[in-house]
Amino acid sequence: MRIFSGIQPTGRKHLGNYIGAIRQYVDGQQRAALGGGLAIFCIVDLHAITVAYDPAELRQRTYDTAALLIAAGLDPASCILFRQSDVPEQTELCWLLASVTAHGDLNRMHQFKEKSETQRELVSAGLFFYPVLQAADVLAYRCDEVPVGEDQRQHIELMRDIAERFNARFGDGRELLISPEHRIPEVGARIMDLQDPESKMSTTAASEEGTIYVLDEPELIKRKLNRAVTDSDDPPRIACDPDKRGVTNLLEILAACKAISPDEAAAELADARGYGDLKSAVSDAVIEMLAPVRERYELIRADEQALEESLLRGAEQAREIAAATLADVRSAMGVGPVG
Ligand code: AQP
Repeated sequence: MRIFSGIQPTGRKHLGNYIGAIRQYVDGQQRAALGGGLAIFCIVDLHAITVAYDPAELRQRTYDTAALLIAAGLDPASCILFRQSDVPEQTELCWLLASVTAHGDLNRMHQFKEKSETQRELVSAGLFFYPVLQAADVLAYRCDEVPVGEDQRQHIELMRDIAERFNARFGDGRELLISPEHRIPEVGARIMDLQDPESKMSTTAASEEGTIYVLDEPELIKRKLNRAVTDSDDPPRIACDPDKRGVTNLLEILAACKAISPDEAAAELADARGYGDLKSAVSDAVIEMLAPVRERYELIRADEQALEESLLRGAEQAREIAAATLADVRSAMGVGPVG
């Protein structure tokens, strides 16, 4: 079994990233180790440049993200952890795969529609092309499984179409590229903003008060959760219900932290006096889950040279795999000399 996922070095990573993705990475690393497989994680700096950004900050955020992933439990000795721009095979594969990607499919991508609306000065062609590079990232490693949050479902479906179209057009009966499965968690696949539970917790559209960052101090986590939007039901009703978005989101977070279902989380609060009890239960669970990560982070982040060396070592391992895929793709497409 081979697992691959990518994460952007943008902004500060939040609870949605942690529950929807990072925690799954650590689980994937363990499952791969147990089953003799391989887990590969990429810090996708080339995706981050598709929207307005600051170059010096990008480099710092790349180290921040690497340190956070290691603090969360990724071990560069057990998995491959690297920076996307260190593996040019992925960008070349992106161009080759563009020839089997439908323009109309890219036009339908929700993320492009949403993000292009928020760009003030320029909607870059890179933003439009983002899903093709993402397909190349994953397909370069011929992986079986991609752990992601719910918002990435459409992109994974597109990369499956790209792989299938490539195999049908150039594979000559062979499965040169593997169509991967997404692994979206059952609970916590879409954590919502605490102040606006109709919108997902997000880096770019973040409201500071509605977003819990992985590195937030416990007091701040408590304060943000205390102010989370619930509803005015009287008496208060702690239950999962599409009409109770705020309460449902809090139950989902509680359930994700405790590895139970949201209904079980609601049942545990059957004797609660009101939403205050729900909020404190969620605070306790989130603080308990994130505290060890925050504690380890400072030490790991302080040694930038060690992080850089670790990313470069990861890139060497990644390039070996990606180069083999690229050679097969070039050869099948008739690009370059006979291999
Ligand atoms: N709210 C969320 N709930 C669950 N999972 C989430 N993810 C993102 N938001 C939530 C998952 O986190 C992974 C890494 O995301 P990323 O940083 O690579 O990409 P992103 O889409 O830019 O993340 P953000 O924070 O949500 O930023 P914007 O504002 O750009 O949308 C992905 O697997 C994603 O599914």
